[in-house]
Amino acid sequence: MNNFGYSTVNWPGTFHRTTIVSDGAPDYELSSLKENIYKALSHVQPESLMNRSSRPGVTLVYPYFRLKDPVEKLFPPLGIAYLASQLQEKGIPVMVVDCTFQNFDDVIARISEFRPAIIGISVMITMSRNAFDLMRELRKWLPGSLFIAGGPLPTVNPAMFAEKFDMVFCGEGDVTFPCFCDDYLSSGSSPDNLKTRDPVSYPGLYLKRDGHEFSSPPVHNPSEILDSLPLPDRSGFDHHRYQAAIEKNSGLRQTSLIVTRGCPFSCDFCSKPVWGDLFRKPSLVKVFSEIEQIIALGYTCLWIADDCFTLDNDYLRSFCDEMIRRGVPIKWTCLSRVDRLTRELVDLMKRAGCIRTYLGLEAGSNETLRLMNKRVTVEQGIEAVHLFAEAGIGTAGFFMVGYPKETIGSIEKTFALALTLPLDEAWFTIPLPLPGTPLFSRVADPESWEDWDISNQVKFVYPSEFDEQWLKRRINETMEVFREKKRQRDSLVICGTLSGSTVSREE
Ligand code: B12
Ligand code: SF4
Repeated sequence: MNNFGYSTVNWPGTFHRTTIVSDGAPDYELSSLKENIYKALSHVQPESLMNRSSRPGVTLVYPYFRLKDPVEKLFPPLGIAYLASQLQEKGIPVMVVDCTFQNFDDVIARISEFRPAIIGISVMITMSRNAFDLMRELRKWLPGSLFIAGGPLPTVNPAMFAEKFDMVFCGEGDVTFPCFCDDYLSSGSSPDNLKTRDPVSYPGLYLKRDGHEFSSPPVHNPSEILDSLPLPDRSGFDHHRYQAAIEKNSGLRQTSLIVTRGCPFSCDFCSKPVWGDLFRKPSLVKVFSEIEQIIALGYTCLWIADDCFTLDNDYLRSFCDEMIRRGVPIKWTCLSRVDRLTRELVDLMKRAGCIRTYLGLEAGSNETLRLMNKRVTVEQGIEAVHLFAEAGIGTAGFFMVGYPKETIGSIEKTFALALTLPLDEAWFTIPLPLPGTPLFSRVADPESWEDWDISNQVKFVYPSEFDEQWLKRRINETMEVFREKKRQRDSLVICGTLSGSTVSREE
């Protein structure tokens, strides 16, 4: 039997599908969210708040063991950093375990020694096997601990985790998970005391036991709540090794940062499990405090990993103005759609330190872009690349080839497009149907879905009409020509710079 003993726990009533916050909902109600959170907090007794130092704590694990993949990009896992600082703010002892540079046995030994009452494991696609292996082994050493799964994969596939973990949190773990931990630890870390808790108090909580399923929809916290949270705690990571690894690949000590959350678009292949559709932008004062913290750790470049950082022109403009006004000594890169950009804005991004944008160009034909529901055109993509290139900002293009229902002709158009654009990097992938996406519901079988081990490989995980080997060959051929063209462009820039006629790209 699992240590939580669900067979004997009777939750008061069943979970209702609450309407606390739903993506893009116009009738979004902050007050009802607060009400629920306060309700959760109201269980905490003053006595237990005073006894924090003697409490057992929480361990947060990122179960990625470095694979030395040739295109590896390593970034400290921000999800557990956000949760760690919120737990600490509540006075809860926290141990952050980033497995990236560690080995399995050492991780087990460290966590067993800490003897946490709660072990939270953060999981994204490709990591479920590691997460289950860690949980299985840790249960042997820590039979009294509560095991909780969260992160992008449990969010879209909670049932897969709820079978083995004691509980799952879907969506943004902020506020709700720390509140749950506080309540659980304050009540003596006993599963029995949970009987008195109303599960609806913890938005995003998902449980499945003995054929019964309880779920409440994940919360997308509004900007006001995000602004009230402490900065993510990056102190639990081996920054020296992260910096060495990324510097070796890119020449920059770069790290990731999340500024805005959410994206209102619905591209067919895109999974936005955690942030959803609701676009939120935190106060810039907070964003710049986080940037200061990152600079103090020795980083020289930010990767703004937001789903849609350039969506809101006014916010982007204010961010750039503030970068310039403060003279912040850090460069940055970001992901961007190809629409909504103007020359004035792109020039401002350049002056604010932007050195590269990663553009979702995806395809060389408008029919394929329609299949992908990208809501942009090839022409807009071409214009965006030129805008950035002319402003002196490097560009990286993401392309997807072999989309269901596209043709060999349209695939060739995509390869041709990549070769005509002044891109600094080109990335080709084949469609990987992520659970929760429209693409997934069309081509994958949810019943037989298994997590992948692969990342960045040309390997179909569903029966495709396209020949994998052919695609692989065409990608390699295109990349060879791309690299050659890039070499020629670069040498032209160098010659131009030496003869004083061209300004070279600052990077
Ligand atoms: C940075 C990033 C990477 C980085 C590094 C990841 C890292 N160390 O964090 C790199 C480049 C390595 C990467 C690689 C891949 N990535 Co990636 N990545 C991202 C990105 C852009 C940002 C992640 C981030 O920092 N988020 C910010 C933090 C704060 O959010 P979070 O981790 O989700 O945490 C919140 C919640 O999930 C929850 N939570 C998280 N952990 C836990 C734990 C518990 C116990 C609880 C209760 C809650 C909880 O609370 C947190 C705070 O709100 C996301 C997109 C996104 N919008 O998040 C994609 C994303 C996570 N990646 C994704 C994918 C598919 C991949 C690849 C498989 C892609 C590929 N081409 O192969 C590879 C996998 C490689 C691997 N095995 O490492 C998908 C995951 C989909 C899924 N359902 O799992 C995402 C969502 C992007 C997408 N839409 O496709 N990625
Ligand atoms: S691909 Fe980009 S624009 Fe499209 S839904 Fe995903 S995050 Fe939004």
